[in-house]
Amino acid sequence: MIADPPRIPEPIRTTCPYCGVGCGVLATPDGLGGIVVKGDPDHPANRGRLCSKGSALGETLGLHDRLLSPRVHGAEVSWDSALDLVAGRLSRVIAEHGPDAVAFYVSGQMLTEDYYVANKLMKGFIGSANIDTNSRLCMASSVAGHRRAFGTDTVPGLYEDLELADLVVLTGANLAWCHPVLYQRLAAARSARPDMRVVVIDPRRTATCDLADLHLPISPGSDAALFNVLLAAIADRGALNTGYLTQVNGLEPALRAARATDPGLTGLDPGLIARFTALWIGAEKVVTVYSQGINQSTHGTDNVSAILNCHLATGRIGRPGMGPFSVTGQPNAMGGREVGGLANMLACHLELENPGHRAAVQSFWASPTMAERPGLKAVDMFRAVADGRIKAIWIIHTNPVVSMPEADLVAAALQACPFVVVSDVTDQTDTARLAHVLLPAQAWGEKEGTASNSERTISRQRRLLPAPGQAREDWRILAQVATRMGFGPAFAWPDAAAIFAEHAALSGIAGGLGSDFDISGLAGLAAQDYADLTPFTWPRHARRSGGRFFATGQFHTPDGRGRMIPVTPERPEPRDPGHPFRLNTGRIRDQWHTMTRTARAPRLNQHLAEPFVEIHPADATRLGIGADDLVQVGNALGQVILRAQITERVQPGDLFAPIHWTGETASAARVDILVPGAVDPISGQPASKSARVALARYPAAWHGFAVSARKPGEPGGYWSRNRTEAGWRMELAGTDRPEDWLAFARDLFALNDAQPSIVTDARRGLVRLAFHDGPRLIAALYTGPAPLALARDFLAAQIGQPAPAQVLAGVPTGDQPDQGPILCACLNVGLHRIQAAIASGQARSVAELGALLGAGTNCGSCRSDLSALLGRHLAREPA
Ligand SMILES: Nc1nc2c(c(=O)[nH]1)N[C@H]1C(S)=C(S)[C@@H](COP(=O)(O)OP(=O)(O)OC[C@H]3O[C@@H](n4cnc5c(=O)[nH]c(N)nc54)[C@H](O)[C@@H]3O)O[C@H]1N2
Ligand SMILES: Nc1nc2c(c(=O)[nH]1)N[C@H]1C(S)=C(S)[C@@H](COP(=O)(O)OP(=O)(O)OC[C@H]3O[C@@H](n4cnc5c(=O)[nH]c(N)nc54)[C@H](O)[C@@H]3O)O[C@H]1N2
Ligand code: SF4
Ligand SMILES: [Mo]
Repeated sequence: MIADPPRIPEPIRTTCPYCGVGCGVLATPDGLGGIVVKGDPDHPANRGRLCSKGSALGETLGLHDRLLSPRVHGAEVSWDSALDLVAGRLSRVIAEHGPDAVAFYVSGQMLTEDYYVANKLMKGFIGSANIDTNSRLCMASSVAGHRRAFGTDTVPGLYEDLELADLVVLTGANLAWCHPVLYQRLAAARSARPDMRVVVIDPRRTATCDLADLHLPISPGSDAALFNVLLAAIADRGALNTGYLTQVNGLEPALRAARATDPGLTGLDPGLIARFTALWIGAEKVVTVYSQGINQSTHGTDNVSAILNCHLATGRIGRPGMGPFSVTGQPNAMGGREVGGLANMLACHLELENPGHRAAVQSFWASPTMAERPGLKAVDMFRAVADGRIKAIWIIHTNPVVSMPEADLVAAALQACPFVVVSDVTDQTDTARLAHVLLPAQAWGEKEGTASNSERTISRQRRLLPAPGQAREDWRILAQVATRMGFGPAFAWPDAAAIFAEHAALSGIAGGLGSDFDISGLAGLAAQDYADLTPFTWPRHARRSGGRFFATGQFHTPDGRGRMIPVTPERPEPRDPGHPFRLNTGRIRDQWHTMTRTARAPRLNQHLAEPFVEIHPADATRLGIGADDLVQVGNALGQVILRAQITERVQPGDLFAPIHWTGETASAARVDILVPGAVDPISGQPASKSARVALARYPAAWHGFAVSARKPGEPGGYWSRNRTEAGWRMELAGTDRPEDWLAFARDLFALNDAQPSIVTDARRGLVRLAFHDGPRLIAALYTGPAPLALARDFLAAQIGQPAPAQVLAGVPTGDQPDQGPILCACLNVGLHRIQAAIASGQARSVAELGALLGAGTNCGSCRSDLSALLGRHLAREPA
């Protein structure tokens, strides 16, 4: 008898849940509860490519740390009692204090269907607009800038414009790390067309600069001045597009403001500015890409307007290879804007303050009470929680105790709030810890829905695995609360498909009112068609499908014309001698925000394992800060402790720290506790990139490193910890040296009576302890008076192994070479192997390194690091 051949499961097409590039993913269930992930070759965003985070999706799906049942004050309860409690409390607060006493704080990572339901409930049924989203911290200035210029929040271009352009300008955007697949598309286009030019504008020298012909290390906050100088030069060189300008109002005042701008504000060498303006004016096909370096500012909206002005003045918009391009951060930042996620918008790009728009939505929803005034924007919302105006808040799919400015004040506000509900996939977050009610949400891969990427392409996320425990879809939880509040008929969808169809139908009404967002071509979509939906770019209705906007004008303003806006750049604040440094903040390649998902994949923890701050060598020398020292960064709002990275990537007086570390992953590394709540007056977006801080060396009396099979505890002093393949690793330090290292270690590892092997070197002040279970290593602690030089990856890999005696030496034996820090996270290739291959002459190019070691051949995110290593080696070689 011949056995049936094993069934090969079909891959399921879905979409990556991380950045706004919105890559298509082919996920194949492995039959063991996991999935195997590949890039979808048919998805228009990525055509098969994935970055390191997308490639590691399969490793993030384990159920450790998952929230699997509803909880009230920490105790498990049934869904019925949790939902009754939430609906009852919200209704009571509304009855006693009015609808504005409740608030929802939601996220650009929710699926469109979830987001639509949250908005419908708050704006159309509770009758308040106190719903805002973390997109306020992210895209609000772009939204406001688009609406000022175009009348609607429209991203005019497509990704292929970056490939078709002759010049791509990237400002305030570290594309190599934050939109890696779009960066790869750009890099590929540039190597195919060597005439193409790339300019990067960033106060920091980022990984993206590796692709740049020109890097402008601009003074922080001065982009509006630079683009004003460009606008004046466009006019002076006769590059205004007078034909197109018949479609645009406001040239004269914008030009006057531009001519009045002092180029010195940019801090740039005049020669560099001249090269930039010459390149920009000389290339008709120019795309200006921008992101958080532009948006996150007290004048973010003006920054955006200054960029849009240059494209409007030259008519370089909406045609192949041309246009301003605001890249969205979160996977569904664009979708959130479509459903009206911001406190001043309605669904389908309609405006809350426009009575005609309001009436149309109200009649479509058959809603009893529509919000009439914009609600509180994120920073004001948490202030209203703090001062008691808001008495109940529901936080969904975001972690504001880490990501909001004034993060400690946000924590205090939630602590003081009478009723806090959090929907999350884990209870291990700084925000979830402050919830009265915790609701378990289904995660990526467990639910159905859609998301819209930076180029307006709507793609399906599909269920790959059964939902674990009692987790439910975010939209369903919202609808079940709405039903219990008495709004049942309006929230009675059987599935996500029905919500999508309703949203599409409403977009047709919006289209009739002049909205750009019209997908009414899908209004009657049946469940099966939704199941089969392939990626498409909006708009999609009877008259139009996909494509670019504004090539021939036709703006969504009352007179149909675009608007240039006069921008008067802010003068920089004088330096504050008590807080002489400017703290710039942002992202690293392999982590996603507050790390609740990416840090579950050990290989993503290897690229940059510890919270750090970049410091210019001149500042470090002046303050006596050495390589690998710990430093304190602080101001009146608080203080964090980070590892010094001394580098010329930052300018003197500037610091850069990543935003990813939380109270879960480090003792004191939530950088947003230092960011004041100063916002752009138009968009309400906080200035997250320019906190004023002081810097000093952390006076550590001892340093430590630990590896452990189980999650180590949280001792006093400094620590940061992350997951490894075999367990955990941890960095430690403190100002007071513990008297009794054995007691300290037992406490740290919760190994009360265990007897370790101990090595001490009294002369050098070193103490090392290793705990075994039988022959296997279960924990080890290394301590000394200075930062420790150890083979960290080697030690982390010894957990669970019959560890060699050398484990206490902290270095590997001959047959277990130490890889060094991992550069290529996808193929797990470490620095030492790469250096050896280069030094031996076996690899003389990035391609040869790939052929030899595999490094850089999957997602490509590390290729810039590889070429830097090669460059350094070749520079040393005799000619
Ligand atoms: N790996 C990874 N990728 C991500 C994310 C992630 O968490 N991890 N998050 C996603 C999200 S939500 C977002 S919003 C995007 C953000 O994507 P980006 O905006 O590209 O990322 P950031 O690192 O926040 O900031 C970009 C750059 O702005 C620079 N900058 C600071 N001040 C100024 C200034 O005054 N002028 C100029 N020109 N530049 C300045 C910073 O030095 C930094 O290099 O990334 C998305 N992609
Ligand atoms: N200083 C500084 N601060 C910043 C920024 C900066 O550049 N500098 N950037 C800002 C920007 S642009 C952004 S976008 C924000 C991001 O900041 P946040 O949105 O706060 O960060 P995340 O870690 O993405 O939070 C998402 C939360 O949702 C949970 N989650 C995951 N999947 C699901 C799900 O399916 N359902 C539900 N209900 N929950 C889920 C995760 O576990 C996590 O707790 O940070 C902002 N803060
Ligand atoms: S670039 Fe990376 S993180 Fe962004 S969507 Fe694509 S695979 Fe996901
Ligand atoms: Mo973002």
